[in-house]
Amino acid sequence: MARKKIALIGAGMIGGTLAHLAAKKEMGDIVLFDIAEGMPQGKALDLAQCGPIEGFDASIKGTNDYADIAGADVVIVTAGVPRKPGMSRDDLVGINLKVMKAVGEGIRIHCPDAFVICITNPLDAMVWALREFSGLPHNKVVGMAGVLDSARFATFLAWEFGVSVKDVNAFVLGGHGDTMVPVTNYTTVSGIPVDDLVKMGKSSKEKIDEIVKRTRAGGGEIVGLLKTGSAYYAPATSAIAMAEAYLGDQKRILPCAVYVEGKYGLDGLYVGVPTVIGANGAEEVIEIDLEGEAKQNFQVSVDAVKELLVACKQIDESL
Ligand code: TXD
Repeated sequence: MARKKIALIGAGMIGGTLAHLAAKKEMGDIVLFDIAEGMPQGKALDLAQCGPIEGFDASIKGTNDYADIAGADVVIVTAGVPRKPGMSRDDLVGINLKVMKAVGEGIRIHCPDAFVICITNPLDAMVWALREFSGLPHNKVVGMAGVLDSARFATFLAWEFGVSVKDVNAFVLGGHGDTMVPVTNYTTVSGIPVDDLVKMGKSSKEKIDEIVKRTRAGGGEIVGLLKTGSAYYAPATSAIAMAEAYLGDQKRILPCAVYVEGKYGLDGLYVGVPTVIGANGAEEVIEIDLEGEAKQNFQVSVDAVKELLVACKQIDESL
């Protein structure tokens, strides 16, 4: 069987980490694309030289030419400009929309059968734009945010309860941004809902509220500390999990930014919901019952995504 081909568009901090992880896991041959000349080639050479030490077989090619992504099975897009301290994800919209146009066209021409995972911020708007510009079916273009946001939530909860992160199954819905919705009654530690653990006295409502707040601001906390960019290890790890679910037809239920039509009262919007990922890409959106605060928060999140899309569509007309 021929090796799979993974194209990484954007060879920056996340792109380089993605290449390293994909090579270590021998997911396939890797093409690292960037507009910066020399940089993807340099990173590819450096990474290839990990091969003899790690013992992986993967070709890693750095390029500035879209023709090299031809026939890719998976494309992971991080191209664009990351947040600087004090900048919101939405400030990035104008710059990154233009980038999505170029990337979308590259995918449409060279690998229209690929499964595309968008990471570039502002995520829910950029995944919409990438789908528009690439012309791929909606089930083949998804956004990575929920896996990362859930991992952040799970990390903080594991610290709070003093348990292994392996036993925490965290659930986050909505847009990627300050309006994301960590849902505590669907978040469990070995099957026990967090709300029940609070009732048992293992934590307090105040502490869980603090953790929800910290999760929502999880990206900004790291931007503030790094000062020169945004998080990259956990974002890359999250996208790799999504790519593996697709390549291995794993039917994992992962929170992804997917096109939701007819569920959650939506009539066609990219937003973060639990999604079955398998060989057909985003195969099914799982609709859960939202009540009370979670329902209201989800609506706020949906409205924020819609607002961002209006801005995007206005800019798009002038591109
Ligand atoms: O949860 C999530 N979705 C995210 C998103 C979590 C963390 C970071 N998130 C966003 O990912 C972040 O706000 C950025 O929009 C992307 C990429 O973050 P990264 O940290 O990898 O940014 P870098 O290091 O600046 O890399 C971006 C690369 C850089 O090398 C540029 O030269 C390149 O993108 N770039 C392009 N490549 C190809 N084509 C075009 N047009 C282009 N423009 C810039």
